[in-house]
Amino acid sequence: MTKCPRCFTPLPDDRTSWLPTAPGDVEVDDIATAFQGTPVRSGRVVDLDRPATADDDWSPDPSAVEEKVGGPAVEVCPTCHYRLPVGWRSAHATCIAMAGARATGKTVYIAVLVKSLQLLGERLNCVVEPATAETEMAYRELYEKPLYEERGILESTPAAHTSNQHQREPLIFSLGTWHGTRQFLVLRDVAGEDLENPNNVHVQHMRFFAQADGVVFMFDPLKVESVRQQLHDLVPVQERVGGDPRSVLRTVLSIIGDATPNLAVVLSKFDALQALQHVEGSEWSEIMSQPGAAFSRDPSLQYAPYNEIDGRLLHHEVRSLLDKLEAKSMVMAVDQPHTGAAVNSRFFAVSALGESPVGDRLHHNGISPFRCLDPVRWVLAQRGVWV
Ligand SMILES: Nc1nc2c(ncn2[C@@H]2O[C@H](COP(=O)(O)OP(=O)(O)OP(=O)(O)O)[C@@H](O)[C@H]2O)c(=O)[nH]1
Ligand SMILES: [Mg+2]
Ligand SMILES: [Zn+2]
Repeated sequence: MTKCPRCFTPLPDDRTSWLPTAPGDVEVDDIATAFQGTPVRSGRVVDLDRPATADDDWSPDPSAVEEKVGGPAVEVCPTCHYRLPVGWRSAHATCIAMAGARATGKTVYIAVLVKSLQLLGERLNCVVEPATAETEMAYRELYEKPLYEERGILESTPAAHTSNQHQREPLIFSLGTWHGTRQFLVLRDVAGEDLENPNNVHVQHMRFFAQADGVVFMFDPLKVESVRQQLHDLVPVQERVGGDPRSVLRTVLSIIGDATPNLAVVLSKFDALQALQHVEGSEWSEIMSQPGAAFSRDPSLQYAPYNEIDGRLLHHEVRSLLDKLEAKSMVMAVDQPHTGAAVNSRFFAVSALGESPVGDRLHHNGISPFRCLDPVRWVLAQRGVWV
């Protein structure tokens, strides 16, 4: 069963929904509006249900669809009316939602992650490419160009109620064929601003977190006062600062409720912590200089299988680092969510850029990612993909 790339709800076997493509009457679509968070106007969506006598692998006859819709049509998700990419129903999709306060590095992470996935894909003989024209355009314009061509930092992701529509579109990538099935990866970037607002716990357009296969929650070590102080002369100050990570985590866990996505808790901007090695004589320089530590090496481009032992080692190291960062409450909130539900979680450390940007420009050394693939490979491995 495949999930919808926008609402992440499994597509039902016994219902298909269709949107006319010919120009005609347009009306407000209340369902799509609720799931997008801004008004959607379109033709009327028509549902076609599986007849009682049909087999389980039923799909409607194209001529029956055309007759019912009154012209040519495209398939949409019965739950949220999102237009499904071609061949979606027979493929597998792994759906990942980004989370974290503002300026924790979610958008930069996605920009860099895609490049790393492409490199790993080459080694696994799987072509990683945008699956739709919308994703190709959005990735190029909003992620790749500003970071890799203009070598600047990225704009803050706009909140869901704003009109900048394509920043809210899911990014859909083909991962090629794995064990005979076409595989897709869906990434939903989210505005930290939306997650810093606890009123968003119950809104429909945030419900996808509960249906996700993986939630990648980012935690910015530069939010920790003692780290910031020690780094004072070592790395350039970052102007954009986000809100309290604990309250964002609480909001995300509330949205997830008793659902069961895999939760990757990621210490982002790890290059900044690595720079603490150079603070002479400090406790931090000792911690960060351990050559044997998993967080001192990056095996993530080694191809299959996903390195579970290394992953577990890093998990424990990052947990104790968070402890030292006086962020033990984060670890506890993940281990014992206030919702009472148990979450399958793992801790990670990544640096998308490899070095701190200077002002609004990238560091002159360029981009050298560290352990970016780990969280996504872990989620993929839970689903038997690229293992
Ligand atoms: N040192 C360092 N800084 C980073 C890294 N990744 C991101 N940053 C910094 O963090 C800032 C914010 O990154 P974004 O990816 O835009 O943050 P975001 O989480 O998408 O923020 P919102 O869209 O507001 O939710 C960037 O402008 C960079 O200055 C990294 O790997 N290392
Ligand atoms: Mg962003
Ligand atoms: Zn949907």
